[in-house]
Amino acid sequence: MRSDETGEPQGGARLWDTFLGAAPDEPAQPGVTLIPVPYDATTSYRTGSRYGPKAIIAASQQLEDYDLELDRDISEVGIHTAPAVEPDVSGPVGMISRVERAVSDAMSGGAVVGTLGGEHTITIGAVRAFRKRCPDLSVLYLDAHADLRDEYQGSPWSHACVARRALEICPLVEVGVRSLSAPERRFIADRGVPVFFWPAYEDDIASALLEKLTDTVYISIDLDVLDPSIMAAVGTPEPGGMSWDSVTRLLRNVAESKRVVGFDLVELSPGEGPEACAFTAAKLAYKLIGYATQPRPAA
Ligand SMILES: [Mn+2]
Repeated sequence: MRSDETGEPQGGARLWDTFLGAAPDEPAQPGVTLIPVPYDATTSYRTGSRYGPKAIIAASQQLEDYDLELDRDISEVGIHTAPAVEPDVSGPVGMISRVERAVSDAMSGGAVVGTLGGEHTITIGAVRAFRKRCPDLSVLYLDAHADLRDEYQGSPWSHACVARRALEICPLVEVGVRSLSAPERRFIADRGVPVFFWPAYEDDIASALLEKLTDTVYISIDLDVLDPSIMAAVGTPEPGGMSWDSVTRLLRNVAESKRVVGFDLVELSPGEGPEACAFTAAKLAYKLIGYATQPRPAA
């Protein structure tokens, strides 16, 4: 909902297919770059996350620029929507490399880089790119599923193995998990992987969680971490999920004490649920942009 004081949309009354509808060549020095990745080749249950980025971008154009919680117009940091990464039909290995390159290019100007999926597999490319740039990187992984299988349906690159692959790259902390296999449960116990299962009975798991993260954090959000009552449009919905308030409070806490260098929002399958889900996803992306770019109080 970008408009100047005369009510004319910025960019000369034209509609751009970008996050918030911002003109695509602006700003020259974005604070945040968003990369759409319409890819869902390894999805096992309900497909359609390839349509996620488009739905999030379309819904974002209905967002209010001003955010009440942060009391500022988040869009003033400059949000650039990059061209979508074309799916590599040769398979997930090729696709992960493409995402790694795209994220690597986008972060070179110092912007926070957000990837809009698409299926969860694309996270591996982004984590690789950030790890090269930030040696002390850790990953905060929000998901209903542990995704810690060593392989699934014959592939180590399945969406069900993403956290396991990421864990081979850098430290990883999971939150919101409520569905996993017995071998995954044993793996967590044997390896001491920090997993905050959901529901969490602590009033506030944030401080325990912050201790497990390094100072430089990449946040990966599978939208199925949210309860299906507010996020039905995912490939593998799982009851008993996080509320809007729990997720946003947690993200805000993390961003207040860590440097959030990048994030992804994956697994929105717009055809599987009400249209409100795309708006919820867009608002979550906008919140995350706000938290990650929030000015720190002077020390
Ligand atoms: Mn999941």
